[in-house]
Amino acid sequence: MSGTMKINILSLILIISMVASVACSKQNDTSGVNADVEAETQTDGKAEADTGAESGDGTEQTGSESRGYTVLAEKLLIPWAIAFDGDTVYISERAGSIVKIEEGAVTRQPVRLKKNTKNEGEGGFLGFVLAPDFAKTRQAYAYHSYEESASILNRIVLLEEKDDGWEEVKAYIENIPGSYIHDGGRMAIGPDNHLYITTGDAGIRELPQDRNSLAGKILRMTLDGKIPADNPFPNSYVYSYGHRNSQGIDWNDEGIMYSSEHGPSGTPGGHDELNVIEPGGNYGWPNIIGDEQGEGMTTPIYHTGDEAIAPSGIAIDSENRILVAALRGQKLFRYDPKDKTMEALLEHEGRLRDVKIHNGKIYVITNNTDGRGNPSEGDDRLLVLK
Ligand SMILES: [Ca+2]
Repeated sequence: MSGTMKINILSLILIISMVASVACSKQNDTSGVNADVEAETQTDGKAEADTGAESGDGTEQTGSESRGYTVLAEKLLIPWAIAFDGDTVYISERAGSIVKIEEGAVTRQPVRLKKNTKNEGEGGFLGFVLAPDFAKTRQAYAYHSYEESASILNRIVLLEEKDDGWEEVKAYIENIPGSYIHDGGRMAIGPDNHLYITTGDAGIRELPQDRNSLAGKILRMTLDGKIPADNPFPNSYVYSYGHRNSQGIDWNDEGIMYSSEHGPSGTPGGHDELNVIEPGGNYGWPNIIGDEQGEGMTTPIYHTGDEAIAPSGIAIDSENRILVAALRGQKLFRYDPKDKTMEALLEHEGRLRDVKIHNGKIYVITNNTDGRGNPSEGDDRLLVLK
């Protein structure tokens, strides 16, 4: 028996009817109360206890309403990143597996790493992106937390898909500071064919402003793991700094790079950000938040004020609008930089972790099994918007 396991063969695409009533809201609106966080306490940098604030609201999640999406896969376990190879979809899961969805068949693939994934708090097997030459090499990049000498750290590895799962080929970067909270973890390949990786501040406020630390940064490396000669700081993977915890990056069709970022919890809280990322830029954490100014520091193009949405994955559409998957906000938002408007495209599905646009369609994964949500029977699910 191979190491892979057929977990589910979905009755292909479950078309959700557009007729049913909208009476049953999947989750109560929790905005403004009960701080559920991808966050730290701002004052002491210690992990904030999971209050379970979004669980136990008692609202039944039927999932059968007219939501305007189809379900491509369900019963995913804390899914984190979506990747595509043609029509085949791969999804990383935080405990350390990859789910492959191919012609309606959903297979959970084990990942054999040289250091075990530490799946705790906000850490685990997070970022995942296929190599541009995946069709030939079957290789991919991943970012995962691990434990060494009683410390939680993160590493960036090259993987290869085999018949019975994935295997680590090599590690590119290790010892990225990690923690129960703020592990960053989003990876994307830019229009320059380089690999970009977000890291969190690991709950240590001093690290984002320290350019010698890999924490609280966006890193940039070549596809073979080297420091690009044109990186902004000599001999450094650091591309931008002063980040608290970014979990989303993408580029528009003019090559402008955007990121999402979690603002502080505590008082003041909220102030989740969208930023335009420039090489060498300092995005201010922990010195400034919101519209505050700091010498040599860049303010966000958008922030949420006192409200927290906990933005994770982002994707930019053909009209250069930014789609934002929100955890605490429990919506798929769309921000238009032209007229500076933010609107909700999808709601009532609980926490959302990642969004991708592929062949003109919007794919989004829920994240109600991550310990901070209220999973319904099919959760977590991969949804394709109509
Ligand atoms: Ca900032």
